[in-house]
Amino acid sequence: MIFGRSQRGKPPVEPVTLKILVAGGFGVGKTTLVGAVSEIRPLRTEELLTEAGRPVDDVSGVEGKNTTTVAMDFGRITLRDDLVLYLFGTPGQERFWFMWDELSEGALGAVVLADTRRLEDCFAAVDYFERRSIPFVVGVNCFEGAARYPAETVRQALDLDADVPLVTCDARDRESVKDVLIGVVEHAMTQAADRRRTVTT
Ligand SMILES: Nc1nc2c(ncn2[C@@H]2O[C@H](COP(=O)(O)OP(=O)(O)OP(=O)(O)O)[C@@H](O)[C@H]2O)c(=O)[nH]1
Ligand SMILES: [Mg+2]
Repeated sequence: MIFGRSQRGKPPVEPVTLKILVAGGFGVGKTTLVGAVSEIRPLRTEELLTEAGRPVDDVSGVEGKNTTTVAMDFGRITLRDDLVLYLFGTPGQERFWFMWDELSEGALGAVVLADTRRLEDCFAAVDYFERRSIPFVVGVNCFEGAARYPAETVRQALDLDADVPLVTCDARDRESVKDVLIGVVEHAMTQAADRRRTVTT
């Protein structure tokens, strides 16, 4: 485990700040995830879903949903005294995907949130990060009423590479989300170390 408590008496250090993206399809819980874990009041860019948008905004599975992210969510979490994560939640709907290139600039890694009732909605996010070699972890957000599948089944359905971590989570739960974010940092570090090894051998 790379995250221990800092020792008393040590001089304060400037924290390392890392940028993490939170991506995935429409309504999978990205805004909820950033809000659950952020220690600052998260910046949100929510707009009401309208009657006019009904043909394109598919709310099946999240019928209670009446707003959607149109630009981004922004939050911050201090994982350790010397390690701060800035979280950028992406908009889920395809018509706002032009934002993704801007948001992914300088990102260490990403969480792709998935809802097993609509797995296909996160294919595009998985593709996006694979193509750009941005390390990502898949977080299966467990909505009530959604069938639970073995991790291996979800992994196969998403056609994930063997080294991509897949974890179940609850986007509303701070500790659960924290574990996912630690997973992203650890995975990104492992990938970076592997890459260095390949370059030097
Ligand atoms: N039961 C349950 N509901 C959740 C969970 N995560 C999110 N929700 C609900 O699902 C709905 C969608 O959540 P959002 O966080 O707005 O989803 P989003 O991915 O940001 O949506 P877009 O920005 O529109 O793509 C909200 O009504 C949340 O309250 C979860 O883990 N369990
Ligand atoms: Mg959102």
